[in-house]
Amino acid sequence: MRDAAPQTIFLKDYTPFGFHVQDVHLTFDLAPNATHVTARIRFAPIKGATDKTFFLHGENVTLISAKIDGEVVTPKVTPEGLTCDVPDMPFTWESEVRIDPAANTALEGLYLSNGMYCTQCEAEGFRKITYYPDRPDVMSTFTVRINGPHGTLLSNGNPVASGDGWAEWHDPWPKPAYLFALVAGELIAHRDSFTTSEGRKVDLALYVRAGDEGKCAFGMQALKDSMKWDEDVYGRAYDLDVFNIVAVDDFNMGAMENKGLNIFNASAVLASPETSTDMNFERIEAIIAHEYFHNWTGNRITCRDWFQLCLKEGLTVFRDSQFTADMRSEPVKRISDVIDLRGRQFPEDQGPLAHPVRPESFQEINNFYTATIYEKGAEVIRMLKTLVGDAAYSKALDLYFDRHDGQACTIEDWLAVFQDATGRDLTQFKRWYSQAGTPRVAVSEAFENGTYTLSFEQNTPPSATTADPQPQVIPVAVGLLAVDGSEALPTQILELTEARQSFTFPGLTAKPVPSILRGFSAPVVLDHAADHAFLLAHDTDPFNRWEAANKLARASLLGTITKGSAPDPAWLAGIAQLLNDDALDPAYRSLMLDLPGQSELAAQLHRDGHTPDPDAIWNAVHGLIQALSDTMADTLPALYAANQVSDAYAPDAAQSGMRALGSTVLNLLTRQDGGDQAQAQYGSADNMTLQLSALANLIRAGRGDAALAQFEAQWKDDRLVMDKWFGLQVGTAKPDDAADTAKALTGHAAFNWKNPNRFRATLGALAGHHAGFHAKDGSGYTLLADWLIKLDPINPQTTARMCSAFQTWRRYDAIRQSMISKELDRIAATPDLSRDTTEMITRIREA
Ligand code: B3K
Ligand code: ZN
Repeated sequence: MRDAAPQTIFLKDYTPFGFHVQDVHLTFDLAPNATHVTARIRFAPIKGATDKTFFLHGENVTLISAKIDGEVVTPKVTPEGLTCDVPDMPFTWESEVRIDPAANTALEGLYLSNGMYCTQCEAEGFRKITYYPDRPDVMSTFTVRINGPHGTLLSNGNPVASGDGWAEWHDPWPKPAYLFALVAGELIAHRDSFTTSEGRKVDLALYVRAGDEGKCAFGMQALKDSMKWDEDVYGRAYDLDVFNIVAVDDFNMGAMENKGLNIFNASAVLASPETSTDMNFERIEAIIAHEYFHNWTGNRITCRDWFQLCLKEGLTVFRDSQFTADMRSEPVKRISDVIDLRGRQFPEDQGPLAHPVRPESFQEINNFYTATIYEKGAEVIRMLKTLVGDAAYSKALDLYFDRHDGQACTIEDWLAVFQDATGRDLTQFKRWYSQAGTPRVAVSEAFENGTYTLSFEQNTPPSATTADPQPQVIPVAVGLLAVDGSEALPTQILELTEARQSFTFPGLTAKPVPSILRGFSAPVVLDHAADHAFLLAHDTDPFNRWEAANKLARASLLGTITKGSAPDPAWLAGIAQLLNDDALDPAYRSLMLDLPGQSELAAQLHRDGHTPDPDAIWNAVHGLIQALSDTMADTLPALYAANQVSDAYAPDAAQSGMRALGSTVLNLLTRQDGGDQAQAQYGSADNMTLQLSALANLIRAGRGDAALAQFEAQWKDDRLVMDKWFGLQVGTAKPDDAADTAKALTGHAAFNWKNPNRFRATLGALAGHHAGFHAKDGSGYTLLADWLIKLDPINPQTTARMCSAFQTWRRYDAIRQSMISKELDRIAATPDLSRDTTEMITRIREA
């Protein structure tokens, strides 16, 4: 059945459900095409409720029978749900429905993945399982009976009883339906246990398919580390007797925090040195932590409605970033997060899809699991912590957990906790939640009679949802350096609240060099003609030192693109020196070569009034790396050798930092030796990090064919590794070849387009290849549009998400704009286009 006509839902229209749900009993009789779900739910009308309609959501479910207090009733059924006359006193609702998991390719609700039953209910998937008030503010305890195939049968909470082909679970913690989960299939458990600070012994299990047993140990350790960290840092202990994680091959996103039963995309949990890169290990550790942390921030305290999504997601991203910083390196994590923010959130905030961290309307909530809600949502909390200080932040969080445990909350509740705990008025700060757009902050300096003055001007460009942005509270961390490089004034936080504001620093003997926005203290674009070469050499703030390198590189690239100028010698010399500075963490050094993204450069060119030319950007970036390679030619072999790990492989920060630097150096070295070292590394690699970086360099050097064939033969049976094989070929293709490469790969026997990981590995890599996607002949646009049109009826969620590749279209020249516009029209004109994709294309086109 196709989606009903799109309807816009507004935050201002929120009305509570008119009934309490006292408890829920579900029985599943599993069968691939005809699963029967029997529900027994006790409802109680809420006295004085404004809306007394008894409406239960239900989509793609066939009602077999319905009873109220044992009497058969005939509800009025529509494609969205049912309404029924009910008594004005507590009653028991019983229903039986039939659903078809085997036909569920959208991967929302109950579906089959390689013979295994599994569920995904957030945001609104539970209504595809049975009739229910499927809204996050309706919380209840659940008891679940599964009658199914032999094998593993799992649901939320604690196990009650089980036998051959059946199992019963009870979750004592009231929860919204979006946290419901069920898994059934032939699975193998990797077990461990954890004793909480409250003395509860928790049985832990990671369930995987046969063959994946060897990829569980790292995820399990990450889980135990997360459990301990949440106790130590937030005072939050786990609250059930079991914690289960299941790995699934077909999944629309990374993972899902269902109470006591987290379900993971296999790519976000399975790891081994041979098959996973260091980056995979770090991502897995972070996602396991993220989902685990949701147990308190999301599950025990949930969202009143989906407009409040950032309440759980922003906070949980912030918590997982703190965890990663603690487990690994704080500056490296901060820099990586900012790279990610600029790469994914800034384009969203500065384009047609811009929306506030708390949106005020939507058509399809799945389209709002965005970088703005997650990553900018986390930045907002980070700013809050900076403004109130660490101790007050802890106090506020304690109050949040005390006051709101077991509730479905709003951003108002969240901010009230900070106001009450600190006495601070957050009225203006709240604009971070209601205004879209990235603020721009311009800085100017003056020095007179020993007094130094910094003047700031903030300005947020209007966007689709915020016509007239008002000044926001922007914490700007500033330090002053003396001309000899010593620190004249350690970091302090300046609070910008006005459109224009100045701060003075008296008693200085000479004009200092300012280091502004240390640690990237606010998610803004800073316009400041700073002495970046000086800061690159002397800044004591590791983030700003990196930022100085990044800004120098950016200026150099923009000079090349717009004026044809040669690479900046200051950047070349500064980086050459830093890369060889053994006193610095190798991971940090390797980030110095993380140049501004090509799409980001296009955005900057557009802001500066130029029309970005993707080929020119590509050439400039490659020219700059080549120039650095030439500058450093003599030192590269020794630097490469110094960053080879001789110990047994471990995915820890120290070793992965060395491998990251080693691979950065290999990239430079390949430009000197034509790939000889890469060939040697490919031949001797005993882990995926080294194998993959060698392969990438061989391809770039034009001698990758044999290694690609070898790689395919070696890994053809490992889906996750083959995703890398697909993605790498597109990602490393020359701009003019990228679309052809992707197209050829879609014809490969292993291109299973219904698997979201494989689809994203191939077409997502094309969308992420700036010059390739924007190739002059439009082939990138056409190929992506063809595949989105094909995927939409099968999997609207993944299709809609990938439409965002087109969100920056207005930046480019008239010819490219008209080619993209045609593709957008073609997608929009597709008969029966899903609500998800319709909303995305409409928003992108209306820019
Ligand atoms: N809460 C889930 C995301 C659900 C996405 C639904 N389209 C994973 C997470 O953020 O932890
Ligand atoms: Zn989350």
